Order: sequence, then structure tokens, then C-alpha cells
Amino acid sequence: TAYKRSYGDRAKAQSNPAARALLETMERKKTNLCVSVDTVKPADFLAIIDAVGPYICLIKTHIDILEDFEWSIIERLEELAKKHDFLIFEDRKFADIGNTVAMQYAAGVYKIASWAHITNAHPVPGPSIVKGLSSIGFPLQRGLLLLAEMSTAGALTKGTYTEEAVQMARVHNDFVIGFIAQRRMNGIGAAPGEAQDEDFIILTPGVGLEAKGDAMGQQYRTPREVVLESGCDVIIVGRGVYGKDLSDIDGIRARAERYRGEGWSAYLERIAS
Ligand code: 5FU
Repeated sequence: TAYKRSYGDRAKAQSNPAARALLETMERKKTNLCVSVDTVKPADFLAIIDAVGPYICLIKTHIDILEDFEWSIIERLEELAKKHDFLIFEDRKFADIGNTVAMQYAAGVYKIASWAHITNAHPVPGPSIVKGLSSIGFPLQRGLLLLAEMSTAGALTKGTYTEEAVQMARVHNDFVIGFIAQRRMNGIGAAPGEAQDEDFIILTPGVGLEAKGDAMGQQYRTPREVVLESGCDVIIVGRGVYGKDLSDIDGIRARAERYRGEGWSAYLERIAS
């Protein structure tokens, strides 16, 4: 099955350019770490990205958290992506009708489709959300993740909801490259014998080595649990890397290096087993 194969091997079979580029970057840089930079000040945002850049395959943004947004932040982000060889994932979690999300994705203040290689959407509105986003993103060679499962306590993303998210992805697998989920999704909800060689990329938030959770429902598992035991591909780490003191760049760099090591060794163990 796909998750026993190397990222580089899996890249070759991907037809979506963003999926292929992500897997190739992971193989080339030997990292399955995505850092989530959830900071308010643009200066912190850019300094942290520059520090963790060498250790990551992907940076995850919530662009609407930044105060005093200006377009030069995007230009700087794109420069850093080139300098350190990583891709950009805007964690926008689109959730509206196709016509609306197409505008939210292409236009407005952030023009997400113009700079984010990957974005994500809740499957709650049904397949029309994929159609709307694909009308903008597919021609730009972007990729979409569906939120099949969330990391928070009591999340409603379970059972048939998760299964139908996978079915939705299957129907639109030119643009939908994988899932935000807590475990592998290949073959879920498929008829026996169907979907044998599908290969969805699984990106997993709720990863931490120190804490078990936060005061607002977040739940953490270790890179080993996520990558080795649950078969996920990319670990998404926010506070575990940037911590409480955003000026402690050496500490941030050291933690990124540590998570990269933990994630990569779990992956090596997985493909060797
Ligand atoms: F879809 C999800 C989810 O299920 N859980 C999450 O935590 C997204 N996230 C995001 O990952 C969340 O919005 C944060 O940006 C990040 C996790 O940050 P942490 O500091 O590692 O808890």
C-alpha cells in the first residue's frame, strides 16, 4: 500500500503538480514537517519562517491573523519559499457555496490562489465547494485538501461525514490531493476492489511532544503516533515549534530541527517495516 512507499516514489505517480512538488520536496529535504506560523505581527511571522525554512517541506499560514497586512508580506513569503525550498499552504478552511468560495479564493484582500500552492476546505457544503475552488485553483496548478477529520475534542468530523469526504475527493482527485485527517484515508468508503491504487496525502495537525492539549480543545499526539502508527504523511506543528517567546529564534530553530528528526525517523521506520 501507498504509505509503505517512499515519498519520492509516490511523487512520480501524482498527476497534480502541487501534490507532486510537495512529495518531491519532502524526499529532497528529508522532512515531513510543516510549521504552522500563527503569529499576529508580520515581523515575527517572517523571522520564524526564515528560521524554520531549512527544516520544513511546507509552511502553513492563517493569513487573516496578521495585523497590518500588506502585499509586501506575500512577496517576502514567496522569497523565503524560494530561498529555503518549501511550499505554502493557506489554512483557509473554505466552507461556503461554490460561487462564493471561488471569489474568496481568487480575490479580496489576500488573493490566496495567487500564492498558496495548497489550501483546504470543509466538505460540509457538498461537491459544489470543490467545483468552485477548482475553477480557480486547477488552472493555476494548485491543490486542495478536504477536512476529513479535525484534531479537536468532540469534533463532528467522523463516521459517514468522513467517509463522504473521501468519496468527494475520489470524484475530484485531479484537484483534491489529500486530507486534513488523523489517519490514512485510502480506500475508506470504497467498494471492495475499488480505489486500490489511490494515494491521498494526509496532513495532520494536533502534533506536540510536550503538551497533551491546550485549554481550548486542541489534542496532541507525537510525530511517532501520527506518522508510524496512524500512517499520516505530514506533521503540522505550531506552538510546539514557535513556543511562547517569539523572539527566541535559536529555540525555535532547535525545536524545528527536533520535530523534523522525530517525523523523519518515524517515516523511515514506517517504510522499512
Ligand atoms: F484542521 C485543523 C485541525 O483539525 N486542527 C488544527 O489544529 C487545523 N488546525 C490548525 O493547525 C490550527 O488552526 C493551528 O493553526 C494549527 C495547530 O496549531 P498548534 O499550535 O500546533 O496547536
